[in-house]
Amino acid sequence: MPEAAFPVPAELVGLLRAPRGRVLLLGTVQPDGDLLGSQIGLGLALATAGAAVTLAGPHAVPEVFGFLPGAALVERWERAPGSFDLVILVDCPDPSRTNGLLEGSRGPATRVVSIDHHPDSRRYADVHWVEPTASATGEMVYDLLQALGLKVTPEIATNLYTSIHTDTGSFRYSNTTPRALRIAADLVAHGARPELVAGALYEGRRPEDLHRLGEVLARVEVSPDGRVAWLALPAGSVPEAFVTAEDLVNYPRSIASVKVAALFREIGPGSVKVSLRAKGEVNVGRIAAAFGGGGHTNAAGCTIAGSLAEARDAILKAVAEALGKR
Ligand SMILES: [Mn+2]
Repeated sequence: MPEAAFPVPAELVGLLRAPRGRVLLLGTVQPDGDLLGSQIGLGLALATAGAAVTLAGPHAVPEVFGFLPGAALVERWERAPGSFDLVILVDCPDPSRTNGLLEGSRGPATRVVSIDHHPDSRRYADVHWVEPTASATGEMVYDLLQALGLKVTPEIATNLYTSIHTDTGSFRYSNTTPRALRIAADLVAHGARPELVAGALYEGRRPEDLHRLGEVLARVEVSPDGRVAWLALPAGSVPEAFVTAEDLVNYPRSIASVKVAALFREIGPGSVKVSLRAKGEVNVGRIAAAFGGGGHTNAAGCTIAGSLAEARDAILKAVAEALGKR
């Protein structure tokens, strides 16, 4: 591989080369394909190497990711059953996203590791490994397995391939680097099946899902100048599993003239979850951060207190200002 691997911190290699005691791979609320692929892929690799591994998170694995080999190993916890010797978080920039599970599993002697590619990753761990130029956390886990000399089985390959596939938008976004593609190729050589992953992610619909999608897409709105498009969904209008499976924010993003797309979802009374996508002209990570959230330049999110209309107006104003400044 011509491009150099990301340098794995020596302390991390030391911790994982012969992991002692109980190891927890901890997920977050609303786990996405990168988080799950990294969590399960690394978990399977460490388990094969002889570690006592537990996989858990505050939310269940979304149905659409149920095909990941090892997905059934991920436990859903309301609270942590006790402390672990080693807790590893992947793709988690903010520990509050564990809904208290990090605090619950972190004892006085616990070592906490964070492996992440979010530029705004907080320094909550004992060992922080952050590479903002990695296409996905799964790319970093691939490097980690190489550094540890761990074998990439077809099950591990499928998980890490799914990480890179989903975080690059099926190899369409600007983070689709030569290296991301070469690693994906190597993962396919190790048994990942692109057609099975794409089929599970995009061709698992039931007829009623397609009809629902038609109704939802009819609600897409576009700004008069055509540069911003959004979808605003009142509470209960679509099931959570549908939103996850369809990656709804990508539809307003797919309009040619659009520079910034947004999805507003009322997730409770006075609480609106916002997903933002850009095409390189506006840093939506900065906009989300101004509202207490965060993320990447082209993909970010936040949760806003207020009505659906208030959240929409506040974000669209901030987006218009960011677009205007250019
Ligand atoms: Mn990611």
